[in-house]
Formats: sequence, C-alpha cells, structure tokens
Amino acid sequence: MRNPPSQQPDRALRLPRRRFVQGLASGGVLTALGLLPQTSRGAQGPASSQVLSGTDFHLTIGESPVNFTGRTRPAVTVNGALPAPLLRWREGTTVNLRVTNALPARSVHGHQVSIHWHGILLPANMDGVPGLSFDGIHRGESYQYRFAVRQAGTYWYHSHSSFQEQAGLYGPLVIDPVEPEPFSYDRDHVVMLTDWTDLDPAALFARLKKMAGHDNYYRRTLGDLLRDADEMGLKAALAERRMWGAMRMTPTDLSDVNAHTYTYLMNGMTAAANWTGLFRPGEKLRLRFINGSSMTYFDVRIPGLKMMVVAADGQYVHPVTVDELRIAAAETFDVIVAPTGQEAFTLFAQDSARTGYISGTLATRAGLMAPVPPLDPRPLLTMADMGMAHGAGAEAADHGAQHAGEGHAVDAGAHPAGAGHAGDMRPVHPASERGNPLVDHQVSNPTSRLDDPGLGLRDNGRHVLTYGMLHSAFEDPDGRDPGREVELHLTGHMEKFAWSFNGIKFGHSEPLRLNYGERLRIVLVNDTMMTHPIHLHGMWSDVEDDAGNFQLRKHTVDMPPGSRRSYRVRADALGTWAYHCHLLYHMEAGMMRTVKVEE
Ligand SMILES: [Cu+2]
Repeated sequence: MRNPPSQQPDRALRLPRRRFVQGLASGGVLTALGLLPQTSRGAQGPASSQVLSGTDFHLTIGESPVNFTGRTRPAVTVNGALPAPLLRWREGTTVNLRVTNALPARSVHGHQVSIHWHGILLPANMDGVPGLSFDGIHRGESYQYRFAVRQAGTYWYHSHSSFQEQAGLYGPLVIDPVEPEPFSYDRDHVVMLTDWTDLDPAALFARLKKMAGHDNYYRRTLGDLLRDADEMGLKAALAERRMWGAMRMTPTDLSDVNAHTYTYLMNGMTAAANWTGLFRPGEKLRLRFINGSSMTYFDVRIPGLKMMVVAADGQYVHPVTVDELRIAAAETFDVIVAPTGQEAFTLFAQDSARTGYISGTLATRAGLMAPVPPLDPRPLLTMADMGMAHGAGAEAADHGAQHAGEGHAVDAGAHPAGAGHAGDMRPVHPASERGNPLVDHQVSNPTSRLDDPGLGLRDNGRHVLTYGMLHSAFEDPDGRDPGREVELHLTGHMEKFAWSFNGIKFGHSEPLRLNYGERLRIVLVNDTMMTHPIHLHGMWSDVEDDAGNFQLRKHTVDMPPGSRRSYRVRADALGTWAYHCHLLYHMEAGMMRTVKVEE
C-alpha cells in the first residue's frame, strides 16, 4: 500500500533507477501529481549529483531524458548530469580533461560537441570553440584538454556547439586559490541559474527568426494610452506611441525569450523541487551565483538577508553589501550571507522581464521553506533606456522615429534642442550601419550607466548592485595606458531577429586583429534596445570608470540598451578567439567576431 506523499518525503529516492538526471522527477512530474517537493535529494543540492575534483577528469557528453514540465525530453548532459558535474580545480596545478562525445546517432543536438571553459586563461587550442580553437569533438571521439590553472574563483563551462548549451550542457567550475582569500566563510554553495525549454532549441531559434515578438504579447492598450495622455499630454503620448511603432517594438519588449517558453532552474531543479542549501545557525555562507542561462537575466535576492558581494566573474572585489543583484547571462558573483533568526530563507531570482522566477531555499534542514515573494511589476522601457535624448516628449519621439525608420547615421545637428549638455558623448556611428537593413535603431546619447541598477530595479526600495559599486580588489594588473582604441557598436533589428557588431553579421565580418602584448581600449556602444552580455575569450576585460581608469576585471561585460562602456584588454594570448554576445541566439544570429592576437 502506498503512503500518502506527505509521509514519504524521500519518495523521489525510490523512483525507478532509470537514467533520469538530477532534479527532474522532483521537478515537473511530482509537481504535476501535486506532491510536496520535499526530497532529501533536492536538499543536498549539487553536492549530491557530482563533484569532481583533482587534476584528471573524464567527461562524457551524452543525451539523457529529463522532465521539468511533465514531459520527458532529451537533454545534453555530462556524465549523465544536468548541470554537468561541479569541477573543483586548484590554482597552480595542470588539469587534464578528456572529453568524449557519446551523443546517440540520431540526436537532435548535433553530431559534434565541445566544451568551453568560460573565463579561463588558457592556450587558444584549449578554448573549445569549434572552427576557431579546434575542429570540435565528433561522435565517438575524444579530445584531451590540458592546461595550467593560472587563476582562482567561481567560473563555469559549457558547450560551444550548436544549441547544446540551451539543452543542458553547462556546469559549475570552482578553482581553489593558492593564497588565502580576503574573506572568510564556513561553507559554500554553488547556485547555478539556467533556463530550460522543452522545445528543440534549433526550433526555438527558427521561431525567433520568424516571430521575434512571440514571447512579448503585452501590447499596450487604449487604457494605457489614456493613462499616458493624462500624465504627459495627448500629443506627447501619441508621439511616443508612434516612436515605439517606428522602432518596431513596444515598451514591454524586454527579453526575446522568457517564462512563456522557459522553465527556470536552480542547480538543475525547478522551483517546485526547491533546491535547498543547508546552513547551521551562526554560519557564514558563500554563495557562488552562476548564470548559465542561454537568454535570461536574473534579479537575485534573499528576502531577510543582506548579500556581501566579494567577487565578480571569479575576481575579488572590494566587498559591497546589497539587497539585490542583477546577473547577466554568463556572469558569476560570489556573495557572503549570514543567515540568522530564521530557519529558512528564500533564494529568489526573477527574470528581468518579470515573466517568471526560480527559487530555492537556504535552510537549517531539508524540507523547510520561507515565503516566496511575488514577481515585481513589469517595467516599461523609457526613452532614456534607449539612450535617446529625453527632451520634451513629442520632439524627442519624432527624432527617435526618424532614426529608427531610416537607420542612418546620426547627424548631430539634428538633435532636438535641450538634448545636449556638457560631457555628452555623441557617438559616431560606423559607416556600415548606414542604410543597413539589419540595423533598426541607433543611439544618439549613450552613457556608461555604470551607476544605473537597470530597468525594473530603479527605486524599488532595495539596495541594488551596480557595476559602479564594483571595484576590483587589486590595481590595474597591466598598468599601461591603452595604446589605441577600438570602438564597436552592438547592432540589431528586432523584427528580423538580426544581431551583429557594426551591422555586420559574424559570417561576413573580418577578424578584429590585436597585436601580441599590446594594451588597448575597447569601446562598446549599444545601438539596440536589448541588453547584451559581451564576452571576450582568452583575455580579461578590464572595465573602466567614467574617467577612463581601471575599475573592474570581468570576463563578461553587460551592455544595457543605449549604453556606452569601455574596457582595457591586454592582448597577451596568442591565437584565434571568439568575441560575442552571450545570449545564445544573438550569437547564433551573428553578434560575434573573431579576434586574432598576432605577433
Ligand atoms: Cu545580445
């Protein structure tokens, strides 16, 4: 006879031992049956899946059935796990990683695989990007990665082949340092946030090309218009609407893909499965947040707890204490928390478009939960978010519409009066953007926005992390001033789902050539209305403050809509590297360049 589920908290452990991966049955299936998601397996988190440490690893990439939604789908897994095993390396050692492609013959996920070690300094032929670093790993074959570990911190690894990252091929990477760390804690938990879809990712990409707005059906209504007219006057409200129309989007287009398509996961578990990280009262916990999503920005907080941010992208920062942080795809943040006064706290990560969330729990024992907050209201993009001069509504709106419709370079003289002020950075747009059918917008007044918490996080009553608050805990490791400057514009066309640098898709672009040993400045201007986390392989991106000084070492630099940010790069890694937006479908659509570092 079966016991009622409430008396069987460890029921998941007795499920038939099929090759289901971590977190799945306790996600979709059990929830669908209305069972309580109190699995002791879940309570142990990723530690109960696989932690591999040392210097020699064998990783086998295959397909495993998962079920996060009630439907069983094929995921791409490493050693049968999703996320892939937590790899624990030690700075100063040399790691050997044998990666075998065991995908089945008719896998929808392709016949060639790869693993890229995100944010890791290594020789170019160990970087794992098919076509640039090596040929990829074909079915039945293996590739031997071997490199010296020259850094420490929280990183991750993922496939760089077709859409396998979306299908589950991602895992956490923790490197223990040689030197003592500048902070203390009693135990650490990896918190890896990802987005899962039951769709074949290639089909999702095809849908984006056909219907880029599929997941953004919040059209504004007549009621909204009247409310706007009340606030800004009818003429301005109508003009603003015209502008949005000309830009082929609405102020609610915040993400290309969201919870209408995705199920968000924490360490490979759904919110219902409630991943739980344990603590003993009085302990300090180090949480290693990793955003391994393909397309999702998460806003993370733990109601009732302050988070002291101690590292960004694996690199120490001067500690800064916040209530909330936004984590772009591919970024990592390490925070220290000191849970006290409650037995359970909710780890809450809502997507930046406020369509869904993933949550888990920090608790003194398995099976506890704290209240899960509601989603914040859905924010609206404003003219300022587009880097548009924010003058009187109508005038600025007409101006915006004109750019959007014609897609030509900005004539500075055409700016509405009052838009300019001292210190304005009037961008000179690359000639390749002019008359380009793949460019639907150009920014006229971009700023760094380093002090802007971001859309949906302003004035929310919480203390929210910004890039401006993050300062590396070390001086500029290079020390030289940049010898030259390269400016690149992030460009796109919303409706065509076309994404590029300077209006030129990857397939048509020339490599960006760096001279071995040089220190240069890269300036990025985001001419689109979406955020783009930009990742340079093989070398650090040393983000500058508004005065052009070294501020923050990163491997992935978030670029909000309409922003202009600069960073220094030391071209100290010979060879061919990838440089791209880390939103998977933006990269696939063409927002990628080859970087060649040559003698
Ligand atoms: Cu992008």
